[in-house]
Amino acid sequence: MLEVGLALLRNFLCPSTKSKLKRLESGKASRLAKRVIACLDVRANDSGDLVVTKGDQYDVREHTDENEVRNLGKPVELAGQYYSDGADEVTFLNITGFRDFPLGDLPMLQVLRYTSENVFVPLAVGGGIRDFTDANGRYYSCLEVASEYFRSGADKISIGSDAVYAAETYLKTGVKTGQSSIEQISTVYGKQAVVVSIDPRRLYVKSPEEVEFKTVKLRSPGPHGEYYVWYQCTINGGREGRPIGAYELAKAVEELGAGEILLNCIDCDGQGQGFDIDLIRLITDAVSIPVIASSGAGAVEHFSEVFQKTSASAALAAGIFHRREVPILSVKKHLLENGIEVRS
Ligand code: 1PR
Repeated sequence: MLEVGLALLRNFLCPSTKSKLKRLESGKASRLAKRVIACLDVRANDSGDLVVTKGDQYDVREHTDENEVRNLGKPVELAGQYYSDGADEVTFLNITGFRDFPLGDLPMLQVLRYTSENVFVPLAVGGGIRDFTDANGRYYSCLEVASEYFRSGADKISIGSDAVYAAETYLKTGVKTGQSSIEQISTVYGKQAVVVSIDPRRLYVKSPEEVEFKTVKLRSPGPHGEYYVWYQCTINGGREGRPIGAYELAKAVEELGAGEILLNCIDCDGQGQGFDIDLIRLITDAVSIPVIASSGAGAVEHFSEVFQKTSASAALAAGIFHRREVPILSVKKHLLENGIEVRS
């Protein structure tokens, strides 16, 4: 600091020292710090209370006779906890949003309102962002749904199923109609406010010619000796596979105006075995918008691995934070020890 100040003074008194000043200014280019995100999958349990839940490969029910929804805590409390633990962002996913109209889901809006009173990092919320006609025939546009989320405290909204339909239509027609949820919301609120959440699952093939979607060569053969895998996009919480790959979807939604991608992987979700590095590389290489790596974090080393092996901008985890297995601060400490810049 003192050196820079003296150089400035010298430059003022004696302009010939300008080149020296230039050298002082040209330090190491700064990089964006990597973000650590806590994700809360939220849904009503069987008694109608909104709870944070977490599944294994998207199955959020206990395997007991009662088969109840796993309850890992209260959304507002947990979000507050993660904020004080050092989360750089908090994401709420209303995981039954595809079938329950979110504006009818007032508790979810309340959760956002209460959370935003005490949580001062970006809040993202997803689930059910699409056009909708209610039982009385009243039509709500996706923009109205998103606006309600923003008014309730969200900084970003995340679109899952509807983004898949939008990408399919765009790839078929090559036309940007301006009518898709991605286009409408990013036009009004800006790209930075629109995240597309992808829920891909692995489908193994013997050769890339078997499918029209981008495949990845496997390092070890698949379950039936296959050498390639493609990542099929799903909708409605993984219930339905669609004829589009994660690679094709990512490129299409970037063109439509998405500002960020939340990249899940159904196979890795809740497994604690690490992120799907091949998938994350496939998508980070395909787009220039930030990609959040998600699904599979089980230890601090998984976070350093994903940042060292891919250019993901952020890593998101759910289960390890909810079960208090790994605190967010230990993740950040580990990243710093490994030379990976994080926000303090
Ligand atoms: O399709 O626009 O209504 O959005 C629904 C949203 O809900 C999507 O973003 C979709 O990912 C999410 N969702 C739907 N069903 C489930 C489910 O689990 N049954 N959750 C679900 C997806 C995945 C991650 C999870 C990570 C990290 N959750 O968000 O938090 O996999 O988990 P881990 O660290 O424990 O491995 P729409």
